[in-house]
Amino acid sequence: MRLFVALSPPPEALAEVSGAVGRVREGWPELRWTAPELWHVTLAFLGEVPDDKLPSLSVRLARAAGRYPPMTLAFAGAGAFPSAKRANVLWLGLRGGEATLPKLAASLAAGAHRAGAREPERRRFHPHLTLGRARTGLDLRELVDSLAAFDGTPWHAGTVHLVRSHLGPHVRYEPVDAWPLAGRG
Ligand code: 2AM
Repeated sequence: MRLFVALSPPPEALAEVSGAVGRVREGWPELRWTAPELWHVTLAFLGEVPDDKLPSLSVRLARAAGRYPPMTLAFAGAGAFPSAKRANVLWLGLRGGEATLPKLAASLAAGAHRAGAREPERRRFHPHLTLGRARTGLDLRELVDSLAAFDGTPWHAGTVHLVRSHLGPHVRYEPVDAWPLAGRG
């Protein structure tokens, strides 16, 4: 099954983002906007994992989550991958958790790999919320600029979720398991 590990921001935080995005969305029909009910912050993308690895995967992910403390995060700033001038992904950034999030993400990916998932990605972890995607690189400089001042209300991140993604015409995410961030920091 195709799996990823993510934070699920609370509905209030997502509603705030939705309000900000709603105001600019109409101007950019070339962008495939992600549905707010699918919004999440990916910590580790695991790709296809054989079903029989799930029990040991759960043990490893629970252990990794348990080593890091809960965090206060806020959506803030915007950007695009690989660049605003030729964007494939439009995102909102996060404020908070700078000391913890990259280590948590690396531990989850390493634990998953030990349980039989793919090698951890080598590129630098950049926490974000994907707002839209474009196959052809779009010039989104103006849009990124208009979202750059976004600075949302802080929210509590205390749980790590394992999610299964069902691809197809209607992408669906199915919660598989969840573990508390239980470290002392
Ligand atoms: P994204 O947030 O930047 O789009 C489920 O597909 C989640 O896993 C998405 O949020 C996606 O990141 C993330 N992800 C990371 N690497 C991926 C990859 N190689 N293929 C698909 N999704 C990936």
